[in-house]
Amino acid sequence: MDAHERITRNTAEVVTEEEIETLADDPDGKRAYVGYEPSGVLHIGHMLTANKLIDLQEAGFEVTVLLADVHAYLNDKGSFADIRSTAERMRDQFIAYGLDESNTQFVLGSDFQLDEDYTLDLHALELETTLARAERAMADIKSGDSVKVSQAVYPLMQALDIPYLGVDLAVGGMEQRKVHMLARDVLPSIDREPPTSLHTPLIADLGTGEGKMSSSTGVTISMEDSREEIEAKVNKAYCPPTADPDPTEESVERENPVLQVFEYHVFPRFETVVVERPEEYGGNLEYEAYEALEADLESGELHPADAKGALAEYLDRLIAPGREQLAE
Ligand code: IYR
Repeated sequence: MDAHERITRNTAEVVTEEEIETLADDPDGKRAYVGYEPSGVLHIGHMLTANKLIDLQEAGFEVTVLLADVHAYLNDKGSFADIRSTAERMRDQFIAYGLDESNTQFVLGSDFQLDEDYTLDLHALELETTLARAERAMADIKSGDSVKVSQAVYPLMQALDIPYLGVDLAVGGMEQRKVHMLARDVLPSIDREPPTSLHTPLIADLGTGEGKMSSSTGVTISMEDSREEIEAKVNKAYCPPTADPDPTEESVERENPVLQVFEYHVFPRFETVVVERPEEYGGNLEYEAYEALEADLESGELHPADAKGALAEYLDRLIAPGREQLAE
């Protein structure tokens, strides 16, 4: 797989395609980052962007993980002291999950976001941005119903992180895209380059196939889950024999979350996926690519129950090192 393919595989969008091509052709010295609001435990949402960071490391990027303690505070996630101690734990879990430690820099937001230069640049961006625009950028990120002033400052700080961290590429889930578009628009006003960004898809709720899988609502998988919990959650997951289910009666769009987790979590990390089946049901199935598994589920060759059994097994293998880390 060439660098460009590795960088762009399993992405929902890249902004812009030309800028990504230039980065892919650049042999060295390129840097990418993702920021996370520290939260107790790594879950499947973090793992999706972490998989992309692993791809980027393989494509020659140096990677920075921003543990965004100030952002979490501004987004009403608890006391600053609590958020800080959570950030420490997250670092170890990312390494256990598979990020290359020698090539990953962990940075705490508060290490540079409270400096005078940063603060003055932030105020310059505040002057350039309407409240309505900042509010729109936060639509898919903000916690709570009303928008606090802190949450209008938040996306401007996220924009400013990019030049302050000196990175060439900002990575995030699709819920971050409006912040990155805002960054493209406002950073030139303080003589900074508009940043290149890459967004991973959103995975649907495991139980229903609707909306977005999240740690606060619905069913998700986290590094705290035991093997039994993973099995129970995956067994209850929505898995029709198609990658493109019909909308619900209320005409809510649905996805097949079991297939999505195979596509975005399992296949990027394992060369082959074996679905174990007793001989009397046709014996084991072996897949080297996601598409072949999807085709077998659609044709009926692979039963949803067998797919779920394999999914639980591979999720458990992905999570085990981080789970052990938590137990220490
Ligand atoms: N908005 C992210 C957290 C975050 C991401 C980046 I990239 C930053 O520079 C700062 C914060 C979230 O929703 O978790």
